[in-house]
Amino acid sequence: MKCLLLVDIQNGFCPGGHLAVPGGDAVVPVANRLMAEGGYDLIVASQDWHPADHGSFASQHDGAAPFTMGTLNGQPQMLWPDHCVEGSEDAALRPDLDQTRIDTIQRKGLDRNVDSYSAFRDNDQTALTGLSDLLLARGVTRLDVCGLATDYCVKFTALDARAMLPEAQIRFIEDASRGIDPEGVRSAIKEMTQAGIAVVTSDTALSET
Ligand code: VGL
Ligand code: ZN
Repeated sequence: MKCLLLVDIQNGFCPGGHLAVPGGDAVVPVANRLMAEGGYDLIVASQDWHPADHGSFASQHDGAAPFTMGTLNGQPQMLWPDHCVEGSEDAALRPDLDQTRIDTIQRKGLDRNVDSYSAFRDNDQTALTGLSDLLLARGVTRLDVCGLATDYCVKFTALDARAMLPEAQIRFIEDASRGIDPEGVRSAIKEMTQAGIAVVTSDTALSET
């Protein structure tokens, strides 16, 4: 039972978005090809979905600049530009992503007091989104993870998948993903590899369906 998990392929993380990832829009055609040709039994898309006063936004911290460290609920927190506010154009999935093939959308980041990079649980690792229950119930044997951004939401999603789905093979599809910071991408790939996640290209993923 094979599942594709598309992480945060939203306007906000593509050029023109409020937290644009360099080349973020380039993942869309690769994701579309994976969906069309990958033979997946289940396709899930995660969606960063924040209230307008989310505590990860620099705008909620007096005098703080985006891309600096602050705290949220006593924990270190990267402060971001306002992004992916619930119901906004910025939060919408990219219009060129073939949404007709998506079975389930998993929203995350709804609680203003904690960020949620992972599609599986909040950053403080308490509240679950419910996605692990879905994937366990469906008996997923292989999960392919890709999207935006490699060094944040994709990495934490893939690492949680590795931890929460012990029976499944987890693969990170590199050319269907883009990151915020090149150094962060390098260390994310190293962390994922060390955790036992396979790093593959979409060509390889499609040839090993
Ligand atoms: C993300 C920072 C803040 C992501 C989401 O999707 O990688 N990064 N919110
Ligand atoms: Zn966010």
